[in-house]
Amino acid sequence: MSRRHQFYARPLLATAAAVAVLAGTAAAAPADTPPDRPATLAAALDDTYYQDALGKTGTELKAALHTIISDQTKLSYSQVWDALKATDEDPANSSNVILLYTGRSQSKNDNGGNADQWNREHVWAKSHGDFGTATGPGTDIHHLRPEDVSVNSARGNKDFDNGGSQLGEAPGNYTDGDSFEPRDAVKGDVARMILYMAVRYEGNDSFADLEPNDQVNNGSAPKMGKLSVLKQWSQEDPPDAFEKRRNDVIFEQFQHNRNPFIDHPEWVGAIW
Ligand SMILES: [Ca+2]
Ligand SMILES: [Ca+2]
Repeated sequence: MSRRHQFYARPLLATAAAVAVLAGTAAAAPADTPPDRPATLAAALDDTYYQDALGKTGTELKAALHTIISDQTKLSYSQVWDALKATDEDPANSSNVILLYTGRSQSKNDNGGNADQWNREHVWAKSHGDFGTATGPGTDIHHLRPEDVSVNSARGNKDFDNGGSQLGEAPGNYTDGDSFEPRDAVKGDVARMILYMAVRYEGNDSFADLEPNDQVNNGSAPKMGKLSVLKQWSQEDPPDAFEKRRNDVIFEQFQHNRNPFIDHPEWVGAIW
């Protein structure tokens, strides 16, 4: 088997192992493990998907993760609609999705561009690096989430930071002239999505090298702030069942790559 062939075979093995765990055909999880997350899944991923990243730190870890997560299936922008209906499904109502900032449960079929419908929020604002909605970072569902049309507009392309006035339609979210603060329950989700994008997009394709920095007002630069705040949010809001399930659904059904910071939140501090 050629080296190239080995490279492409590895994620398939990881997928098979994870499928076995999710399907309940792998060894049973220990009794003290929460039912939403068999410990065997994390172990299977470390032995397969993350094999080349384990034990590394800093730029070496970032480079290893970039290689691992860049092996993916890419969606068109129109395919994103159906993907989000699966990844962001309300666990209490399979006809609905949960909107990222508002937290509202809303019919999957109530998507579009009219008032109070939901549309496709780019958590890494697409103007930051000007990648638009061509297949690539603009259609990468690891950072695309359902959101109310006008709340999506209120966030706009602002960087993330604490502070501002509360949004009437999205309690717990705040904004001012140059930044947006999401509600507490998704602060960590936002941070891990931004940092996923920074590792996934390194400028070695036809798109910009996306990187976090510690500023606001980044405009069209391929940067997103503020890094110090995002790191704090990632610690304060660790991955929950909804975020972990979302990562699994993207891996199993759509892109076949993972957000490493949901599986290993400690890698945020190991890189930044
Ligand atoms: Ca969360
Ligand atoms: Ca990057």
